[in-house]
Amino acid sequence: MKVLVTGILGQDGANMAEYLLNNTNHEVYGMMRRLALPNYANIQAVRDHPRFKLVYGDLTDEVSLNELVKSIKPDYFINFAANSFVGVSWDMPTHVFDVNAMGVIRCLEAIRNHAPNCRFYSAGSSEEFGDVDYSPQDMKHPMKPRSPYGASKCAAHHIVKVYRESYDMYAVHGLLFNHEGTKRGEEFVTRKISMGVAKLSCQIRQMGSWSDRHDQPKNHTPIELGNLDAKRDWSDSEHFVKGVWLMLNQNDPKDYLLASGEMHSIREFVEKAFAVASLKGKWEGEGLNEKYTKHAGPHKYTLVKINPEFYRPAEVEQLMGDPTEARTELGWTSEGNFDTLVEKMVKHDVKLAQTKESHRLP
Ligand code: NDP
Ligand code: GDR
Repeated sequence: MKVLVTGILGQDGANMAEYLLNNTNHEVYGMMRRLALPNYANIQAVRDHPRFKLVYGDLTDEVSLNELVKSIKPDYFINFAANSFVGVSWDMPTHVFDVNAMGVIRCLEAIRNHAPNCRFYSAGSSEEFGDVDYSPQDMKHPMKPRSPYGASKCAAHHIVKVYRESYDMYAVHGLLFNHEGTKRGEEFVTRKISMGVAKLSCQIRQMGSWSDRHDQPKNHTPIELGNLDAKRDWSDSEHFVKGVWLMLNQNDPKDYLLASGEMHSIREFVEKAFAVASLKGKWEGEGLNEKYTKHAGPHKYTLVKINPEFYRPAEVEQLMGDPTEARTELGWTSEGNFDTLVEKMVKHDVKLAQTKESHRLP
């Protein structure tokens, strides 16, 4: 069997390749777009695997997608590629729709014309629920996106259903709530926090004990965040790729939602992340002046501050999914919990920051 996975250098693509190579005998074709300086960090574990092959393609270019499907004739096509950062989707809405919605049509057309029995996965999002009516959200919840990104995923959702019903294709659109991990992009809030905590913990270690210092050290870099009160349903990406694979291997195609069923605020993520690095602080001030600070003797250090630049034009205040259907019908469960996820990310990034720091030493 052959599996074509797009978005291979991103978080989910890389985790899916690892999952498939470790749990099946399938050949995995990982699609990346041409980049001047590609970052292969996420696929280090699979890049030299004998059943793994990197191929070039772009969701904005139907020629490349047609050629790939025609030549590989995949049995499964897992489309993780997207312009996936909600925050920037207001700045480039047409590009977001071109990649996330038109890109899905290009994939479906390539399959319809060149490998009609190929099973297709479309990466849908909890952002499609947006301005939610009730919690937890289930598959009956209306689509109420709040961003160009969310709207583009709703468009993809509709077109996948249309192709499934019009051409009898095995095409599913999974609605996945936030999933994170050590391969997460650095601009997403969880990784921004775990990397920020790691950096601060190294800086603090370098300056010796807190009470030795009289001023805020010059090289001390507080984390700058936007809305601290938004709540998300966070899980581990490594556990979600299994759910995606199960969705692709049912008797009949059906869309499912994957979530943990718990939600936590950005504020809670900050508190837990600093606690993991033994840097517990406290919140002070209000609104744009709110800060997370550490007191040490007579001194006070700012660990987190607000930067209005990171607020969004329209916010999704809370998301929490009900994974009951995936559990009872697919036999899938979200492993781990919020605490284990934060701990894993912070410990990984502290180690990474320490390695980088030691490389800089003479
Ligand atoms: P990432 O941003 O980590 O990965 C997306 C990948 O898509 C990147 O490798 C990127 O390439 C690639 N890409 C972007 N544009 C194109 C294009 N035009 N042609 C080909 N490749 C392109 O996202 P995740 O792995 O976190 O998410 C995977 C999918 O799941 C995305 O579709 C996302 O929208 C969706 N999703 C993610 C959730 C999450 O919490 N992680 C939740 C719900 C949905 P490059 O490396 O070159 O930038
Ligand atoms: P999200 O993830 O928008 O849920 O999309 P992100 O981590 O970007 O934001 C989560 C929440 O945190 C708030 N926030 C900040 N966000 C970022 N990025 N940076 C900040 O400094 C910051 N401060 C506060 C945001 O306002 C938001 O409420 C992710 C992506 O993976 C999508 O592709 C996916 O579809 C959804 O999850 C489900």
